[in-house]
Amino acid sequence: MREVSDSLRGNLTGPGGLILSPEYPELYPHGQECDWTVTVSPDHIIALTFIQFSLETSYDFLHIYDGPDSLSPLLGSLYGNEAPEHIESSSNTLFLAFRSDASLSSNGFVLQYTENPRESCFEPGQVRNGTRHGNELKLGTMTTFSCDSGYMIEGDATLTCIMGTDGKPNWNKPRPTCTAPCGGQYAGLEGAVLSPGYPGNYTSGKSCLYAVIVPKDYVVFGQFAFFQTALNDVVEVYDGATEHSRILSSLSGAHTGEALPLATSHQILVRFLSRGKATARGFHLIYQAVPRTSGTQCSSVPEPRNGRRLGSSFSVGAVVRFECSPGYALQGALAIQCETVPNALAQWNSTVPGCIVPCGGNLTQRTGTILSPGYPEPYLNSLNCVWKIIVPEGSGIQVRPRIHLCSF
Ligand SMILES: [Ca+2]
Repeated sequence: MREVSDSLRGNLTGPGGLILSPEYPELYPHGQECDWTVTVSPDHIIALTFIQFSLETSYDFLHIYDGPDSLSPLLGSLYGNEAPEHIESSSNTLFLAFRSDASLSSNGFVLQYTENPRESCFEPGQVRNGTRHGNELKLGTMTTFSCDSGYMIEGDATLTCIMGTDGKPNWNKPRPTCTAPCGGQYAGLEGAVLSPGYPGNYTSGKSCLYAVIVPKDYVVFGQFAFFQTALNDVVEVYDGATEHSRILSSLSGAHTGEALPLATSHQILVRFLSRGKATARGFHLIYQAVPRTSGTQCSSVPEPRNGRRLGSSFSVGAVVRFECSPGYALQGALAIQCETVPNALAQWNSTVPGCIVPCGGNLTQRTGTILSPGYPEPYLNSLNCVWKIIVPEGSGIQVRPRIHLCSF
């Protein structure tokens, strides 16, 4: 069992620290009388920041005095949930007195104190999804904020510590924020594209276009570091500048970690549509410029329809083979190879073949499938196809139609 003293006294010295209500983050006990004296280096003042503050309204309180004891001038008398962002002392000591009565409690408080040179601004804090550059707080100094890749800064990036109208130094502007926008232009050798409001949930009814342009000698490679959309919401990626370009990928649902096929050009267009009522976190696409000159890569090769691709290396020298599903035949090259082209891009030595249903042919395997031309699409009129089935002598031939049943 832990003993709870009804009267706590704390002497805090040193350049900074935290002051917590008793038993924080639990509810503070009833009947508390806690006093703190904060003392920092001579010639400095104390900046007190309120990180969390919640007391019972009207009955429990925190009094803050501008000096070593409760006879010093009262700087703040705080009840309920009302607390300023900061309080600043005029000397190097502060006295804090917390009292709770016999009933009703709350979560209490977390206060941070720092020693500041006289004539300096408050610690401006950090921004979410961004970085602060510069730690100087003195009058006349500047501090600058920048956002992580994919985020846009809202507000002014640079704050200056100036003398306020109240005779105290203060930052001349509010701290900026970093937010993920709905669409925009993205350039450079690498970067990030984020769904609006990321990492928070996007809102429904959004239509966002993101244009990614890397230097001309490169192509765009992209991968979703995170991907989660609601059922009716879709992310489409186009291999070019417009929605009329070839589609690289169309995704909905959960696809974290999925890579996009390599683009053939130096720009891609990402379109995000949120249509349903449900929302999700959205996506975090990382893009990278991949050199497309010799010694590197050919364009990515998709799986053929009604068949599959064997081999997934698209670099110079790599050979990719193709195989069709039963009943289909390859039309075009069986295999293609990525080759260097002097002073140009690496290229495949042939075009990607297709898998088609042949009209007729000689079948010599022991078992096989015969599909009508164009299957599963309707066949064309006026076709006359002949299949010759040859099996070893002495064997019979059995034809078994495979019927696709539908249930409604
Ligand atoms: Ca109370």
